[in-house]
Amino acid sequence: MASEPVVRAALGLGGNIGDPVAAMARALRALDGRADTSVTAVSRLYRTPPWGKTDQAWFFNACALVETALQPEALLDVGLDIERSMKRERIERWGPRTIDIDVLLWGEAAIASERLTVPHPRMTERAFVLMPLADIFPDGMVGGRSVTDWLAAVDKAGIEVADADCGWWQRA
Ligand code: A4P
Ligand code: MG
Repeated sequence: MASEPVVRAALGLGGNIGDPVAAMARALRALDGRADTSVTAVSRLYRTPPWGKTDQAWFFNACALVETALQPEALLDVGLDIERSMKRERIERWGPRTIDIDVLLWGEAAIASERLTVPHPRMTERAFVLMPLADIFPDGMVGGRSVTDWLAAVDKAGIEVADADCGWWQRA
């Protein structure tokens, strides 16, 4: 690990075309394999009805905590590189994707740059983010409320646990 200070960040992963579980697992292993980043916790794996644009396939979703020496925009870029390497096609907003990696939290930082907004602006409305995040970071604070509190306020209808073993990403 480099001598940069290490920060805990939370990532949201999801996908609904191809083999999203394999893509998410590969992404997490790629992150964990970096000298500057380790994956310290991974949620259960969820199957979730599409949010936003609802006429598309169900998603798989999960969240992870990492300890990283990367600055927030560098962490975003690593995620985007991984997405690109898995040939995600950016066709329409909220549309189908092989894998999407969102930077949910980076320490306790509030960031609003041209390329990056942290906490992720829509995370507190989305059960497909809050449910997996509550597995690994229930006391995490987002905008003055805990992940558990935000989760209690959203519609969780339809969301299912697809794999209750948090080691899914080391096997898939
Ligand atoms: N960007 C800014 N802030 C961030 C951040 N905190 N994390 C910028 C990641 N990216 C961030 O990203 C477009 C650009 O946003 C990035 O290049 C980065 O510079 P994107 O992922 O292509 O964004 P988008 O899809 O147009 O919109 P959005 O709202 O980010 O989409 P999401 O959040 O990625 O949601 N339903 C279910 N059940 N499960 C899902 O996973 N996902 C989506 C897409 C819609 N419905 C879903 C799911
Ligand atoms: Mg996104």
